[in-house]
Amino acid sequence: MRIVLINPCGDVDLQTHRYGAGHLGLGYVGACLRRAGHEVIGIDAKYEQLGMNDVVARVVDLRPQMVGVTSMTHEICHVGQLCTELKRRCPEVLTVVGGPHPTALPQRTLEEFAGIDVAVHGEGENSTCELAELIKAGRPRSAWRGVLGIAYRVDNTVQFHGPRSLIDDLDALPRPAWEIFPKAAFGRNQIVFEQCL
Ligand code: B12
Repeated sequence: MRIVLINPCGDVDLQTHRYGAGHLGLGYVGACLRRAGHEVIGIDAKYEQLGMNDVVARVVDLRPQMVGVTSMTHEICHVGQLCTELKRRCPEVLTVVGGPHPTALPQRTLEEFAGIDVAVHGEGENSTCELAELIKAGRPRSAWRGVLGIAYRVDNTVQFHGPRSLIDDLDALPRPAWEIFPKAAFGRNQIVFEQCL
């Protein structure tokens, strides 16, 4: 299954920041999805200074089945809008949002942003892989009940079956998939990371 992971860039970031640090959380989620056999493509809108229309155009070209966007609280309105626009252009795409904001407010994220299909609470590696497997297998939403750590809608009501426990064995995780993003965005981070191992 093709999945696009996005580090978003709102107007404020466009005006004031140009990060070259990479996004570790997306790197780990991407690595686990790849290990599970999915095709993962990253868009680092902060690094590439991409506005919403640029990101939407790339996603439309890529035609993924799932899009995963990371979001801190100050980014959530931009991310909500981005997801709405993505669903307008590609109605079949599943929009999944993880990171600090949906971790703090999983249900409310869905109540406030109609374009977001799934909010991931906490560590996203296992929740996202389990969800992707169910979608790939064409399972109905009723089967999502077994996935801890995700909030989603069924008949306009938000479902959340509780958080999952923290990953015990961090050494079992693959190394972050820096390669899903443009090399320049992660080059320095990758070198530092490899030196620490
Ligand atoms: C490193 C860091 C930075 C770095 C890099 C940020 C980055 N790219 O992640 C820099 C220095 C750039 C930074 C900047 C800022 N940061 Co900062 N940062 C952190 C810090 C210390 C660690 C983040 C990290 O790498 N964690 C490890 C990785 C593996 O975890 P993760 O990113 O959370 O990802 C996991 C889950 O969240 C989830 N997940 C994350 N994204 C996604 C996406 C999908 C689709 C899915 C399914 C799951 C998922 O799965 C991942 C793997 O388990 C956290 C504190 C913390 N302990 O988390 C604060 C934190 C994220 N930062 C915070 C803030 C406020 C900021 C700034 C706004 C500060 C400021 N005033 O300028 C800026 C914003 C910059 C910007 N425009 O984006 C807050 C966010 C709070 C909130 N509710 O939004 C935090 C939580 C600190 C705090 N407690 O206040 N930050």
